[in-house]
Amino acid sequence: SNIAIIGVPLDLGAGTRGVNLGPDAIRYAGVEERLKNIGYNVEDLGDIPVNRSQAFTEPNSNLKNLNVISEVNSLLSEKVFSVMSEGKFPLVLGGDHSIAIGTISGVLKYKKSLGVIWFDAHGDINTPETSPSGNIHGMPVAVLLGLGDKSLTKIVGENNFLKKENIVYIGSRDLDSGERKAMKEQGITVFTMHEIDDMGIKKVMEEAIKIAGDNTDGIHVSFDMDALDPSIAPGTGTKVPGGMNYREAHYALELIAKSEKLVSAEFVEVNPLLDNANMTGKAAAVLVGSLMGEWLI
Ligand code: DIR
Ligand code: MN
Ligand code: MN
Ligand code: MN
Repeated sequence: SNIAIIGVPLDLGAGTRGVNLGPDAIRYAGVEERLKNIGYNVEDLGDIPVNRSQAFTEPNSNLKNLNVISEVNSLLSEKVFSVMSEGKFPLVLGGDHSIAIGTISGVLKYKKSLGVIWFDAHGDINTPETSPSGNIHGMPVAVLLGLGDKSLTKIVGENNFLKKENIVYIGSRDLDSGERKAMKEQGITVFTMHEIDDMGIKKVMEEAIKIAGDNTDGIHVSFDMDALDPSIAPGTGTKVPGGMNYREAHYALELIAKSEKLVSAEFVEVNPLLDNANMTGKAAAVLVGSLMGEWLI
């Protein structure tokens, strides 16, 4: 089967510069060859254009660089939809996590009922009202649920929002107070690092796959590299100690592969400027392998 790689060199949603170099960092780590080695047809569609120099923040707005971020996500949404319409699997390489608005809204145009497994140290469910930073990479889940600025929610579309009962978080350990409140109010399932310690990653993933996979048309994986412990993924902008270890992350993705429900994926927040010899880009490339079934013989 066919995989289409889409790069999104966007860092305007993050507070630290350099995550725009992430797509090439993952490419140079050999992601395409890895997938070809296990029998996929892979085409790299290149990057979504980002007009970085035109980025603008309205005075008194808590949405930094909103104009360019909206534009990039609109283009990405169309691209993901067209890739899926051609029967291909979209593999999106970020870029900051605001690109999940484009990726997931594109998938939602094709698969009306979608489960999402969100690997992240963070909740990314802030709104302009609750965000402590104004950085849009902390807001994509809210936007996908229909909350937040109109110029972002309109990319998803009025009748197309993600359902709160189909989202699962894994690896959370740095949630803002407004985010905790939103998660509680919406009743979203959150497997923090505590649950991984407590239940073990196998049990956590079995429950997560049930929530995201039962009663949906497929599962999307949104993988923020800061879900991993900073010792194995130092090249990311908002590191939080105490993250998932190497085998937990691989095994988690292998179990999603085994479920045969995966329809799309994105790997985000690789910042080679903060990295040690592209360790984080390489981690992303090998995690893609696990998610796509590399461990099967
Ligand atoms: C923080 C950081 N919650 C914010 N979010 C990050 O700015 O909204 N998400 N880093 O990945
Ligand atoms: Mn190529
Ligand atoms: Mn994130
Ligand atoms: Mn994060």
